[in-house]
Amino acid sequence: MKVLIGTGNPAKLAEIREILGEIPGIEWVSAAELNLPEPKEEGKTLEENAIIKAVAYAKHSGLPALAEDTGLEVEALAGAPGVLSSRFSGKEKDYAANNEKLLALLSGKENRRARFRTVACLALPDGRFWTSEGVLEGTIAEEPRGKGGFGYDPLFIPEGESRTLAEMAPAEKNAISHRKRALEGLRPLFLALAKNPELLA
Ligand code: ITT
Repeated sequence: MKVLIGTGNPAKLAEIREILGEIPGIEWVSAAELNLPEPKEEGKTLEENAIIKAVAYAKHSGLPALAEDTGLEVEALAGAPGVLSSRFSGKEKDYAANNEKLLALLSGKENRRARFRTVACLALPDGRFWTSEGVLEGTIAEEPRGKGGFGYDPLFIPEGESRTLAEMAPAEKNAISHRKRALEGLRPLFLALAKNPELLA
C-alpha cells in the first residue's frame, strides 16, 4: 500500500524516511513525487497545523498521508517561536536569519532552556486521523555549531549532550529527536494499515 509523506521540506522528508525505515507492505511516496501543492498552515497550534496538512495531503492524493508540524519553544521567550518557527525572522524558511534573530533575543539572558515539539498526524482519504506528539528538551547554544540537520539544529544542544544537533550524525539525531518520538507513536498504526488494508474501506 502507498502512504504519502506530506512535507515540502526535503531535509524533513529524509529524516522521516530514515526514522520510519522499511515497513513491509508500505511503499512511501513523497508529495514532490506526486506534484501536490503545499497546504496553507493556518492553524494556531502545532496540532492544528499537523492535522490541516495530513488531511489536505490525504484528500489531494487519495492515499493515507503522514504530515507533521514542528516548533522550537524557548522558555525565556514565553514559548516563541513555537508554531511560527519557520517564519520567525519574517522570511519563510530562512534558517540563518531565524537563528540570528533567536540569538539576538536571547543575548544576555540566563535561561536558555528550550524544547522542540513535533506533532505528527496520519490521515486517511475519508478524513479520519490520528496524532502523536514528541518532545526533545535542551538549551540554546551561544553561537551556531555544526553543518548537519536543518533549521535551528546548529543552535540546539539536547539535554545531557555538549554537541548541537547539527554536530551529530543524522542517525544520532534521528535516534533521539522530537520527530522520532512523535513518529514512533504512529508506528502501530502503520503496521496495522500494512496488515489490514481493509481498514481503509
Ligand atoms: P512542511 O510544513 O512542508 O513539513 P516546514 O519546513 O514548513 O515543512 P514546519 O512548519 O514543521 O516545517 O517547521 C517549522 C520550522 O521549524 C522549520 O522551517 C525549521 O526552521 C524548524 N524545524 C523543524 N524541525 C526541525 C528540526 O528537526 N531541527 C531544527 N529545526 C527544525
